[in-house]
Amino acid sequence: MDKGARIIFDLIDKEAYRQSHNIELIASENFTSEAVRKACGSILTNKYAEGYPGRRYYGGCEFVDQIEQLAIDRCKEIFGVNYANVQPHSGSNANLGVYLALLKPGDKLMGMSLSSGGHLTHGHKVSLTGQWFAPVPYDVDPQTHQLNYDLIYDKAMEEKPRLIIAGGSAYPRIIDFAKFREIADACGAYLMVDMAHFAGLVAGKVYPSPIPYADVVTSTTHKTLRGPRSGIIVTNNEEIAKKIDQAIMPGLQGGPLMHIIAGKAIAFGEVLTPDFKQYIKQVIDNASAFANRLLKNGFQLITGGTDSHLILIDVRNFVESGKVAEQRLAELGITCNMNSIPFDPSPPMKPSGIRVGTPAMTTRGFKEAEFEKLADIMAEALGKGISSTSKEFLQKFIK
Ligand code: DSN
Repeated sequence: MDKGARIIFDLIDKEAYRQSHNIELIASENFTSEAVRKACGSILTNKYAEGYPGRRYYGGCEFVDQIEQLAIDRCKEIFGVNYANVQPHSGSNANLGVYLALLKPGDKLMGMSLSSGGHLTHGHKVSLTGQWFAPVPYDVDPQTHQLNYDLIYDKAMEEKPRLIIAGGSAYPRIIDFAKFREIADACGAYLMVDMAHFAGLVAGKVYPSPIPYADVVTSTTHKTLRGPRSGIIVTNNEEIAKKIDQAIMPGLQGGPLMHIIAGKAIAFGEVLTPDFKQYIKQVIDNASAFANRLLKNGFQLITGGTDSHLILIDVRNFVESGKVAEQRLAELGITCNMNSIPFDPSPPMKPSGIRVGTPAMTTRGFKEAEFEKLADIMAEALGKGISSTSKEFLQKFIK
């Protein structure tokens, strides 16, 4: 191996050590299986396969065709759909693919605002989606911080968007997809659900499926689905499916990443096992235990708790900002991210909250007792300091 490669592999080794010696609470991260990682690091990265299985613009696709078809079939089986596109390189690209398929530049796009828990690609002004389309963001309820479907209905009827997006990155509660369907029907909009965060919960049947209600559903594959970092689009609408195929390739992307598609196919196979169902139930049970203990320790949880894998905490009764909280926890080897809270008076680089989640540490075997202990440690870390039993607990995981 030459020197240039050695430097990179040394850094990969350091990152591997960091990942296995930290307590990982970033709600959007997880640990993939060895099989997934092996596929992603395989010779499939050498292969061009523009097109779709059976209709490619390159020769030599007989094996990658079978791999992509298996990824599609498994994805369809997980979500009970007739169509899956497994080529989006990311969740952002999946969203862009839908917009390219269904919208024209300047069309109105209605998604949850970033500070309410939405995503940049749901029409934020710094994103292409907020610049090439006309965003009409909706917020959560100012009192409850939960979705207020009456307010969303009023805004949708006033603005008449072409597309409404349900889903987000920091919303801890169950979303009522039937309500969103009613709103979309009333104002004549398409309904897209971005299930990037809760796709694994939908797959494990611990969260309602958006499939019966949405025109089209996008997702990442690396969060609760526990696959490689990538995206998918699914639908039961044949007409939309055809438009999505065109939009992803050649509209938005060129050659699909066949090594990542192989990783997705393996991850989807894992999702279809009883082990995954058990895992995802534990993710939810852990989040509920974690939230209850955080509350007991005096933390202010946005919406008062969680129905999912993630918890959003307003940390201002402990420390001045989410940034300080993130740093204090990092000093102990606990990784999370600072996060804006709804109607946050502070800027995104110094927001009032942190976001934590249970998917990654549940993969590492944490159960309710460990998450309860973590909640105690977080209160100590942001309060009067760490006790000796907490130090012992942390030493087991962080060396
Ligand atoms: N960056 C992702 C998250 O952390 O939720 C969303 O894209």
